[in-house]
Amino acid sequence: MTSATPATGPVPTPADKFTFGLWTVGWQGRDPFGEATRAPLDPVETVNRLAGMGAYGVTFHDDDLIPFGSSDAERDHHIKRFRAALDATGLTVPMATTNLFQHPVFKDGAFTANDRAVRRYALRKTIRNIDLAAELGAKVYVAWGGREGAESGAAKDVRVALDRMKEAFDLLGQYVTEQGYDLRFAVEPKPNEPRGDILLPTVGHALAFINSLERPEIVGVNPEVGHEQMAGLNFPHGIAQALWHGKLFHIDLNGQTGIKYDQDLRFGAGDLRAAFWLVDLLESAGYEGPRHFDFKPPRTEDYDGVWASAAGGMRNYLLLKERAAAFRADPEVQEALRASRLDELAQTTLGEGETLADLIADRSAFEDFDVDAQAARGMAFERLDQLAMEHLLGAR
Ligand code: 3MF
Ligand code: MG
Ligand code: MG
Repeated sequence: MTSATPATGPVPTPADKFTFGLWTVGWQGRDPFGEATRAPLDPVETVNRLAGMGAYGVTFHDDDLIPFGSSDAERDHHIKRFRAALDATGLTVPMATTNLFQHPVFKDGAFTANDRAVRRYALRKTIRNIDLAAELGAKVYVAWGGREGAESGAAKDVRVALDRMKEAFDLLGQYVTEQGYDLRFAVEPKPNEPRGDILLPTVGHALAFINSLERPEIVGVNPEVGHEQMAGLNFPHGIAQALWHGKLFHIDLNGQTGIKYDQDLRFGAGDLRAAFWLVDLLESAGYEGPRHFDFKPPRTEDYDGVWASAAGGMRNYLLLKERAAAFRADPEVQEALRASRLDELAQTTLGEGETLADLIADRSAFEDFDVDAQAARGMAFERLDQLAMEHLLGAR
């Protein structure tokens, strides 16, 4: 390893539930303007490396593990080697997903392609990998519809496309139910890239869509840090709402700096303040799912750089977890939270036993309410936020 290897501080263990997609450390650095800068990475080596670094699990698209177009015999061979590596290392497979975006056949989408034969093929490709996911013990099946969308207005009838999207999720829900698989789906929103506009672009869109499904209880979301930030949204707020709905089935951690292409930086690089609040939220809310990294080690890096990048994401999560815990434990912060009336937000707006009629009859709530005195009262948020900054910066 390189000098980036930390000498002190938190060291990842499987109990931290850090997981990595095969496609992340395995990204060869191909981008729209340049060829690959790294040689292919054997999934077995990935498993061994990740296990050695204290990761908990590994995830994959069907085509990451079994190259597209493999024969049945080749497929069996790839699965066998992978399984042997998992067994030898104890690494788990908590999630799997389908590549419904790379092959040209998916150029107009998969579950919502205008061509019906493509939709039928996409469902069969997904079902085939669901069987493998269940066999490997995965509990979550992610669906990122990167090609479900359009570049121009008339090209996609969005309402009809959503009918087809619902049809697909209803059929997949039926399949896992009939098979008796202990597997739930997680929709991964993204606003654009590779399509000009992608369907289900944000966490909010996905949550609303899920309510229209036949089995909403087995479908949640897999939000990705950078995807929400590409839309200028506050990621911790989106995660808080997903948690509030009981729908945070999985999460993709990475880094992004502002509204631009999907950077997929390592977790903590990018918007560090958002990363701090995210870790604070996940840890204080008791999120128990995997902390899954979906990042792309920059194409400037050789494999030393790739593993340093992977280690850095885990390290940043653990450091932020320490900082967030220190922030919450600081008596001055607790006092500042009270000064900002966070405890009051937790009180119901009507009192115990109070009715709507009581509120309407309460002159102190309206007729006699001193709006000017109330309006003049500061919220003390700046002091509170500065305390957070100082914990984040290691100054407290
Ligand atoms: C693209 C992504 C995807 C999804 C993956 C499902 C290739 O921006 O984030 O990664 O995460 O398809 O997990
Ligand atoms: Mg991404
Ligand atoms: Mg992702």
